Amino acid sequence: MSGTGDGRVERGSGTRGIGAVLRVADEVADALRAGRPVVALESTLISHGFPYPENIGIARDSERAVRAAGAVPATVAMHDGRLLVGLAADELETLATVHGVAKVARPTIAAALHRGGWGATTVSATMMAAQAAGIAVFATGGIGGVHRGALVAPDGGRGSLDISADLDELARTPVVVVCAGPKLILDVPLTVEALETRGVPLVTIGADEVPAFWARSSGVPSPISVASAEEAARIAALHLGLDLGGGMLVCTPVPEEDQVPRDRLEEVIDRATAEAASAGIRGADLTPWLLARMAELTGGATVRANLSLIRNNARTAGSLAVALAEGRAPADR
Ligand code: PSU
Ligand code: MN
Repeated sequence: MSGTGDGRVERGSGTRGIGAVLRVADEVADALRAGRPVVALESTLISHGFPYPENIGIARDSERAVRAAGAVPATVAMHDGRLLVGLAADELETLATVHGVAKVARPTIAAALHRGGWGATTVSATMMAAQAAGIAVFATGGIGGVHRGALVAPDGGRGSLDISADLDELARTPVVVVCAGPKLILDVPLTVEALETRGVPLVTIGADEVPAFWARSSGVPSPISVASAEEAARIAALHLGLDLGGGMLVCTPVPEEDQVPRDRLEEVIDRATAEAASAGIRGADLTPWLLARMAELTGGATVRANLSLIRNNARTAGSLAVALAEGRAPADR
């Protein structure tokens, strides 16, 4: 990998693979070359997760939180046929304000490159870009998973089979993803089972239960629990060192003071889910629609929790990346 001095980095042969469409910012490329810790950040939460100006605020806060922990942030997005790893301040601002940003996941990455314009990367596409750039740690808000009603519809009929591409990506791409658990709009027990089936370690920091995004607990026991980001980093180093091919999910609960009580959330989720079904909202539109509706139905409480947990995840991912980089022998760098 070598920098070209204009913010681009060439990798590999340059004609095939994700490396052929990657543009890595100079600061990120320099850090990676020197073996310094880097944290990738996704961008769908910027384009589809919050309105302006909350979205640009949280994008900047996340980058600051990663820096405060001692790592270099690399926000990932797509623009005019390139996957950008590390955005300049004006690019971040454009992504947060421009209309018609595509939501890019593994199944839509080629079509989005073809279309041109701006695209925001979900967990799956961000993991792909991170791995191609050589970034081991990535922070998001909450991962996607098995939607409620995926197996059986509420009326007992056939389910939607709506299962986020995030889960299969975690099974195949060796990147450590830090989140506040599966979004509670999902079926959390089935999402945890689906991760186990796919061989993805689920490690929760500082709690025995898998956190539920806006709430600190889901009622589902965490398969693995550790005390700190440093301990999670040691397991991550072992997992990645085994070359199993897949990633690892690290969950950290939303800060106590910003969580929304789970029983209050459950009432509203039932209503939002039923409304989405009768309005025919499905596919990639469903998650953003439900997040926006939950914000309305809770008078903004879910937004406050979401902003808080994203900052917390970025900080945790920074500490994890620092510990991972310190644990690596210089010869491995
Ligand atoms: N975390 C948030 N807000 C979000 C997301 C994560 O706090 O909007 C995004 C991520 O990009 C994740 C996506 O990959 O939601 C899941 O979308 P879907 O359920 O359509 O796979
Ligand atoms: Mn889906």
